[in-house]
Amino acid sequence: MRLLVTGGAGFIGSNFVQLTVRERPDVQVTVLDALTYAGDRASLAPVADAITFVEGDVTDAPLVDRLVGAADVVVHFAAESHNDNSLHDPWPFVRTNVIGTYTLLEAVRKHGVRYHHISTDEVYGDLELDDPERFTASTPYNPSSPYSSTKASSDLLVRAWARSFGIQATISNCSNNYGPYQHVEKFIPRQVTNVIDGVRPKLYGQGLNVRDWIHVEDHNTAVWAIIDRGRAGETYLIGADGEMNNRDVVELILELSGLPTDAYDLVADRPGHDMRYAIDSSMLRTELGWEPRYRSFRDGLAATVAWYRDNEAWWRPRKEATEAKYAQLGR
Ligand code: NAD
Ligand code: TDX
Repeated sequence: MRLLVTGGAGFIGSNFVQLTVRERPDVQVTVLDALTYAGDRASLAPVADAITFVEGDVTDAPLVDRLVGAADVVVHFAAESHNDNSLHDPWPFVRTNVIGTYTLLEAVRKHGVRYHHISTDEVYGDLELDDPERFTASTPYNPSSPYSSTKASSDLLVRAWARSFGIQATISNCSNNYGPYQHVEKFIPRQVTNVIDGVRPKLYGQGLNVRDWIHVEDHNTAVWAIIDRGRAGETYLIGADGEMNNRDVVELILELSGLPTDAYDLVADRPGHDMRYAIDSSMLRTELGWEPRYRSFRDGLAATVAWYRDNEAWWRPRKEATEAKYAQLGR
């Protein structure tokens, strides 16, 4: 199989490429990545000799046409991915997430290539803390932020191209990922690296917002289950029953680091901050037989904390600029 992976130098994409090289020796991987502030070739260093890397933009139609034309399957991870950035400057989100997806879909349509679209649970908006419901594939779209609205837009383009043009496409909407190679702007790596630097973790608002955590490797084994056995035109929700509020996550990071569990600060809230996400992944489990490998969030988080302690050379170059951005936002 000739596989084109967009955004393969980012957090989830690089973990996906590493998993693929480890476990799928029959697959030839080409990565297309623009190496924005969020992309890093060092995240692909362990597999650099086993893949082809193309530095380029998903909105570059001639380049995308050539690469898609040489592939059997495309997995589209590339995106602007951080909510806080989207509140500050939405344009790169519209450009990459909407126009980039459009550009890929047109090439997929022309070349008749199988396409898998990576999306997020944030397209469904948020839930109240006491709501017994969880998101399913039939939950109406109701995105809150510029980030999630551009992801929702891209999902709708995929659905329309599948229905009107018959492209062989699947979509997955996953909950919050954690694990190695995640940018230090994101919640867990930011707090873990703050603790390493002797800085107190920072919780937005009261820290009561709930996210449904899944280890990045579990997200990626689910993506492979969908590529292998998913039905064209279908949407699959990916989650591992990992609901936890932000305060409990920070307390666990502090405990795993041998610090008092109240050694954090409450800071200004994110505007429009979604309260809670929760995924019902029963369709993925019953239809495709997928199950997560990481059964304990505590163990997965401990391994992630250890990874950041052992790989300071990977994250250190981005830490200062990231914190300078947050300082400007008062968060
Ligand atoms: P990331 O920000 O770590 O990585 C994004 C990658 O895309 C980077 O390597 C960047 O260089 C590349 N990129 C950005 N713009 C590009 C462009 N115009 N052309 C080519 N490459 C470009 O993001 P991530 O957290 O790995 O997220 C990957 C995907 O998974 C995204 O589509 C995101 O919406 C989705 N997702 C993320 C999460 C999560 O918890 N992080 C959860 C669900 C879904
Ligand atoms: O310093 C912080 N303090 C804090 O309390 C940061 C950076 C975040 N938070 C809160 C906000 C959220 O409630 O932690 C939670 C997680 O924040 P992020 O890591 O920014 O993730 P989120 O906004 O939930 O979005 C993530 O999951 C869905 C990814 O960034 C998206 O790409 C994905 O689609």
